[in-house]
Amino acid sequence: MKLVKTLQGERFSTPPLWIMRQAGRYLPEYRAVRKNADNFISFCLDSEKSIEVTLQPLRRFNLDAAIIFSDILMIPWAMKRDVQFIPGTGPVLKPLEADETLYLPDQKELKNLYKPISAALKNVRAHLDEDKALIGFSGAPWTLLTYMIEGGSSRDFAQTREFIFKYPKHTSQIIEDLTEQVIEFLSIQAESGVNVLKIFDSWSGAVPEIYRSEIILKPHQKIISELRRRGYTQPIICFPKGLGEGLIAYSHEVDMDGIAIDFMTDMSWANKNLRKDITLQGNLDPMALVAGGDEMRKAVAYIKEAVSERPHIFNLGHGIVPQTPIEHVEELVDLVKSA
Ligand code: 1CP
Repeated sequence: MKLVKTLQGERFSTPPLWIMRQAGRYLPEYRAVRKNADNFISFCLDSEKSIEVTLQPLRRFNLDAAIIFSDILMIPWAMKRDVQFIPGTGPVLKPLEADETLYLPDQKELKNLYKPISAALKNVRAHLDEDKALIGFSGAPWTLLTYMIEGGSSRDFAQTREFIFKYPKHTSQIIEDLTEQVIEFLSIQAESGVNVLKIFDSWSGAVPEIYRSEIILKPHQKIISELRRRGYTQPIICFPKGLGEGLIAYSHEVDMDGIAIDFMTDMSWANKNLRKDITLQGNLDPMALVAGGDEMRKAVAYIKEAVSERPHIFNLGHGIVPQTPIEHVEELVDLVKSA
């Protein structure tokens, strides 16, 4: 598997390629399945539908990996945060109050709750070509906490930031509890045959600098070291989105195999400043893919040049957006796959 080898430090003249959020609304065949699902959580827990939409992008495009169709909010769902997806609004959860006691499902309950995801993973792995990798994933503790405190998506995470400054000790405890939940979720996926694990910390850019170590670096390192202690050897990609210059300390203190670079970070800077033994993933701006054509070619050429001397996984610098023309994805795949 080219993706796994690249994460183990091998460099190929044409990098492996997959697309963040590749199973999603830009595909008509995804929208057709989605239309027949009553709500998003039951969609994620419907193994048959999940298998189908996981495989859809690989039928169309020559991608090197499938990522299981699921969501980072499955952890708050398991913690009984009353997760719902409202069309046009996005996720809505019961907001976490400072004096609330969190419900923490144990290992046995989690195995049971996540059984449909486990079943879908095993089935997808059995259907995938041998050279295609299967990626399992989880949200990171901080990003999960933002959804739990804000009660949904947010522009500036003001309530979560206020919560940290007001209750730093309590925040540390919740982050610790969430870290355990992430470890269990990833362990179940590792047991179910995934080849790579990815940790999404989509909103790590919002963590106040004085808390970065406590809220991002140490929990990520704990997740990785505990997975290794349990004997799971799959390569791990981390996505601490928006961390900027904080990526330097991150790359020294977190022992991941690959780091996903967001579209706001210069790939050439990342190549120069981040630990040399880490594989870089990314980081085409999803809007360059919407635009397509010469400007997209220019952006792709810049990335290829920036990482011409280290292992690299081609990807976007955040998720593909619904308005992306399918022909542009085809164009991108051709471009990346031609030397
Ligand atoms: O109605 C729909 O079809 C909703 C769109 C959608 C999809 C396709 C959501 C709702 N989740 C997913 C699947 C999903 N989510 C995947 C698997 C499929 C794939 O990657 O191809 C993955 C990896 C995620 C991860 C995810 N969910 C993240 C981390 C990655 C990122 O983009 O930053 C986050 C933040 C979420 C939360 C989420 N899920 C869905 C929505 C609308 C949101 C909120 C996003 C926000 O707050 O901006």
